[in-house]
This record gives sequence, structure tokens and C-alpha cells, in this order.
Amino acid sequence: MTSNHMHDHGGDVNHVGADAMTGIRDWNTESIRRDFPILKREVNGTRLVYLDNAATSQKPVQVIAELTRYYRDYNANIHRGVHTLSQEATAAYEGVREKIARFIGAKRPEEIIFTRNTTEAINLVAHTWARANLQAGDEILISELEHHSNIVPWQMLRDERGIVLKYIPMLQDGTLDMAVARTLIGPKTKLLSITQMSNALGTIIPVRELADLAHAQGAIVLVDGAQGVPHLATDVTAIGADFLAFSAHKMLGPTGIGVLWGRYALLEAMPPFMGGGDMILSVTMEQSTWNDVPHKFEAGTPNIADTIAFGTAIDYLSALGMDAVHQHESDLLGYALDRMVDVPGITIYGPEDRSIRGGVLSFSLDGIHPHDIGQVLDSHGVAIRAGHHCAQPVMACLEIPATARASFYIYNTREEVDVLVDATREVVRFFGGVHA
Ligand code: 7TS
Repeated sequence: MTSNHMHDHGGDVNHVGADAMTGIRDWNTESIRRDFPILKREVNGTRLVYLDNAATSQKPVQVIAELTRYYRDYNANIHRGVHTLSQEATAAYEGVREKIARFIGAKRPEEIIFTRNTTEAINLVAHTWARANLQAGDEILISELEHHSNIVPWQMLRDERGIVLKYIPMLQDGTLDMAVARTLIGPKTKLLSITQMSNALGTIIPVRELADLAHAQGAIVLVDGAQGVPHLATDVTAIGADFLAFSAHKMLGPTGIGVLWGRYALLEAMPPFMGGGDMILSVTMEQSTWNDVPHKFEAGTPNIADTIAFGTAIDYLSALGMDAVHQHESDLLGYALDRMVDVPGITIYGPEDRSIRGGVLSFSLDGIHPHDIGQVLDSHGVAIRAGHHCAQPVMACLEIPATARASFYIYNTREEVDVLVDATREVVRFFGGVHA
């Protein structure tokens, strides 16, 4: 990355030539860090080391500035006003749809539906496509590696509709049992709903291979991209998805805005999600007709400000290049794995093969509860997540209650990994006497 990038703090990241910085050669973490004001703050008397990126990412000044700019300069409702502000807001909002379509290789911007988050995107499919297309006895296939938001909506549907919910088993190394997956995908499989990357262990899932098997049986494929899209170059055609769900807040964008991408023909055939303004063409006292895709699925005033700022986050990531993002995280993960294995009493979860791991390091320490690890690390300014990571079936498979999880993003450094390692060694020293 060149030194003149992204420091005008004015919200404009478009001056960065996307092509100029797709290579890791040009990567400059220090330069990136200057865009994230929060990284300067202190926690418990020491510099914050933020390693909870799988939960949510931090936001660059460009995104924060764009949020403010919308409210200060052109705040207005969209799709309904002839006045200038409304037209500006509408153009900005719809422009983000186009930006996101390009970012994930969607054929048309209309295929992008704005939701609150990944959870709402998955629930949208469960409430509309699934209710319109699935009957008792039909099978939905998910995996034991899923986040609760890709489990619970299907359990609810199963209980309501008599659908059969099956799980691709997880192996102890955090990969999926592909041999069993092949036997589970059959003519009754109507939906495969699968994560692109495990949030609990960091496993990158062979989504395309599973999608091909599912498509061969005529099934539809939903990809939970909550962890994949922020960290891996994602092309909806290449991964073989029919639906893709993801959240802005895990990829430098604001909270409260997410995306459901769907193939146009599927979306067009689906009934609406919620009823209200914007999603209709006409309403009489007897009945209503639906607006076109995507508006059919966006009832009511949407999250205009956060959507617009999400566009700035997409610009930021696009300028870096998603391959370079992944490479940076792989480098950090490799360094962290090499150093963490030497911590006494540590167990590190997830695949041995580093080429199928994202920037997530899930671990436990003998005799020390992960929450205690999290608390001591916090006292050293290190923010990690401790718990079941909303993936309780993963914990059940590993027969553990919880793990401590460090997760990396574009602004993390090897020095921060060193702080993590030293602080983790402190945890062992601190609790060693009690638990030894
Ligand atoms: N799917 C996966 C794979 C996730 O990691 C998450 C959030 C979700 C779905 C839900 O996303 P949301 O934006 O709708 O909440 N994962 C995490 C996590 O690992 N720690 O906190 C949230």
C-alpha cells in the first residue's frame, strides 16, 4: 500500500487505485491502523489489542465520516421524494447496492436485499423461500459447524412444517466429514445451508464442492457468509451459491445493516417477507400487489445511513483487495499458531492444514476456564471472545463448554500477537498455582 492513501479523514477512499493495492507487497498495516481511531485507545492502562474481529470489526474514519456526512448534509427518506435531498439519499443508497453487487460478483444490483444482519437474511429465506417451497418430509441439510443463526431458523421451520433437519458431522479437527456429507445429500435434500467459514474454529468450508453435490440433487444452496465475505474474496458464482447472507459490521461497516443476495429468478418467485410501505405497488382496502425485487423485501424506511456508510467500508476493502486481506490474516494466524503452541497446557482447535483456516485462533488452557482467560487478557488490554461463540454444537462435538478465541483483521500486527502470547503466558502463571 502506498503512503498517500486514506488519510484525508474525509470519507473519500475512491482516490485509492484498486489495482494498485491488490498485492500484499504494498500492504502497510501501520498506514491502515491510522484510519482506525479506536486502536489508539487504552484499556486498563495499556494499549488496546483488539482481537475480537469475528464478533465485530472496528470502523475506519472514512466509514464514521460518511455516517455523519449523510446526517449532516443530505438526510432524507428515500424512494419517495422529488426534492433534492431525497434524490441524493436515494442515489447514495442505491449506489451501495451496485457496489455490493460488484463486490460479490452478483449479476444485477437488484439481487442485493438489505437486511439488518446475517441473522435476518437467513430468517428471510426461512420465512419466504422455504415456506413457499418446502413441505413435510423435505430435507434441509446444515452442518455441526454452524452459528446458531443458521440452525435455529431451520429448527423452527422443522417444528412448524414437519421438515427434516440433518447435520453434516464435524470431525475433531474442525473440518466437515465430507464422506458422510456425500451420503446425506440426496433427492430429498431441498436446501443446503452452510457456512463459508466457521466462526468458532476458523475452518474454511469447501462450499463449492458441497454446492455441486446439492445442485446435482436439485437443491438450493444458501451460504452463510458472515465470516467468509469479510475475510475471503467471494464470488457468488464461483462458490456455487443461490443465496448468500452477510453482515456489514464484521467488515468495517456499521451495525444494523446486512445483505441477502439471491439469484434473481428465485427472488422474483418468492413471496414478500414483511408487509408495509415501499414493498407494495398498489394497495386497496381488499388487497395489495407487490413491488419489484428487491423492494418487495425491504418494507418500511430502511437503514439508510448505515447502508450508505457500508458502501464506504466496501470501498475500503476493495482498495486493499480481498486476496491481500486474506493473505495478511493468514500470515498473522501462522505466526500466532507458531508462537501459541509453546504456551504450557494449551490446546488449539481447528484444522492442522493452515490453507483451510481463516484468521481465527480458538484455544483452551488446561484447568483454566476460558472466561478467566478472557478476563486476564482484558486486564492486559487484549480483547478476545470467550464462550461458545453461538456455536454450541461445535462445543458439544469437541466435548468442551467453551473456548477462548482470538480473531484477526486488517489492522492487526505481529506485535499484537506477541502481546497476546505474553498475556496468555501470564494467564498460565496466574492460575497455574490454583489449577495445577
Ligand atoms: N453466521 C456466522 C458464521 C457468524 O459468525 C455470525 C456472527 C452470524 C452468522 C450472525 O451474524 P449477525 O451479524 O446476524 O449477528 N458471529 C459472531 C461471533 O462469532 N461472535 O459474535 C458474533
